[in-house]
Amino acid sequence: EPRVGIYPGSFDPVTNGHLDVLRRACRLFDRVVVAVLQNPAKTPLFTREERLALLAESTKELPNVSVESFDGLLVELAARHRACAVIRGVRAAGDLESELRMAQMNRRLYEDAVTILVPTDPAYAFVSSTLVKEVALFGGDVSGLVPPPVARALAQKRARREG
Ligand code: COD
Repeated sequence: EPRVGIYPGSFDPVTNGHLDVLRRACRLFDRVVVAVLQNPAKTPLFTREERLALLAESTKELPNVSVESFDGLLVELAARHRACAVIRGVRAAGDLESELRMAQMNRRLYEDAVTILVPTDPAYAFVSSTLVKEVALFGGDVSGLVPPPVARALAQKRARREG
């Protein structure tokens, strides 16, 4: 049976930090499914379709990665894919608290859900989708922190807002 990993998130938008974790996780699995949460609590800047397209473009050189969106419980998606692991990135100690709670809740909901926490590249430890959006929408330079298609999409969002 192929070993499938699920990499869930809001990815609003995907950053180079997310991609670093994904690249490293790819080598551990036959297939990695990037799972984009359809309805995050906060209203996303990028629509589901935009987030999916940006992820697809940013991961096209990774042969064993697919991208899809999901709604509802992550463990249900994991069960549907017969996944052996959920992958999450940890930037700093602060991330651990909520990641552990989520991992333990997911384990309670679905015994087979083993969460793998991947320490992120320290070069991207300060990068979050939230900060990247804020800086980009005020005209700051985010190149090097996000893949080029995301930098372009952020510039377009800014232009439309300033419109
Ligand atoms: N470098 C490396 N990794 C990073 C960086 C960075 N700079 N920034 C973020 N990451 C990591 C995060 O730690 C995370 O592992 C991953 O990238 C995705 O991050 P986000 O911010 O896009 O995703 P989140 O945290 O909003 O995702 C939350 C989920 C969608 C996983 C969660 O809400 C969920 O599972 N929802 C479905 C409903 C459910 O099952 N709820 C019960 C959960 S116990």
